[in-house]
Amino acid sequence: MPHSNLSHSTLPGGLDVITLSNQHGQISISPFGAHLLSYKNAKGIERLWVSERAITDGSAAIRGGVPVCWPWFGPHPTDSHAPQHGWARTMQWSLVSHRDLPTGSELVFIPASETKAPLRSALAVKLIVTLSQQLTITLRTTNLDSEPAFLNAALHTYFAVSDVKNVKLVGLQGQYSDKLCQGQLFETPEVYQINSETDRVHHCYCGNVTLIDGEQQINIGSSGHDSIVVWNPWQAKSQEMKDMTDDGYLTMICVETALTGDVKLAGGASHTLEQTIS
Ligand code: TA6
Repeated sequence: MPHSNLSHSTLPGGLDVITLSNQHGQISISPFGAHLLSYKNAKGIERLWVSERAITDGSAAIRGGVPVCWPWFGPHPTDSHAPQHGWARTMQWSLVSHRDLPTGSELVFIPASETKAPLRSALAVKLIVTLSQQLTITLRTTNLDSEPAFLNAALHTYFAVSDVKNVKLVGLQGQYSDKLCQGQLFETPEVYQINSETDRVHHCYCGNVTLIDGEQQINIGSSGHDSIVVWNPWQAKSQEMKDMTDDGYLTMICVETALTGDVKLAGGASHTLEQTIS
């Protein structure tokens, strides 16, 4: 049985970080947002990107890693005062389980008891992170009410790349909504490269996307999703964002396993959204 150990540290802004190490690598997660900040594989290669200017005092979502967007994605459908991408990524979570399994190690987070669920409190949520030969991030939602509820979500993963201009994505297909063109539909390009601001919701159940970054290849698996979101703010947006350096866009790309089609969750039903990285 593999053995893992946990260590604790603090970010510059004061947020706690839990680090798990085993023979497959190392992950670091802040209970603030149950936010994965680092995933180093068995070769010690860091797969996630975090902004040098990330805000780490709990006053805003951490820029980078894997923000948990839940129980909605983007702006709230009706409440303009509600936070972008839901409240999961800016609420406190608690680590409730650490297990070593035959194939790897598992951490389970649930919203901290003191977390007020201002919206959609009928929905219970847990985040399970498993470090084996791959990293598996599982977001499980349960509708505790007898009435149906609608759910959108995303595992908004920021991948670290050497130079986004040299990155290729393989495995996306079908149409995407371009958020920079009022959601107009376009066909996914055969050769998928990033050379300007990119904000696309791919309406595909693509289960495997490969991110090619020079010699590096990252395999991104998805399940329980109805879309894959690809985002890079490019230069102008990076310069506007206070938690990004001006050239921060060059070494990151978001490939997000997402639910953006208003999934209707029957009373008592559960839904699992999962991304794997290897
Ligand atoms: O996933 C793409 C996106 O919805 C973009 O539209 C952009 O807003 C990005 O998320 C980052 O959002 P954030 O609220 O973290 O700044």
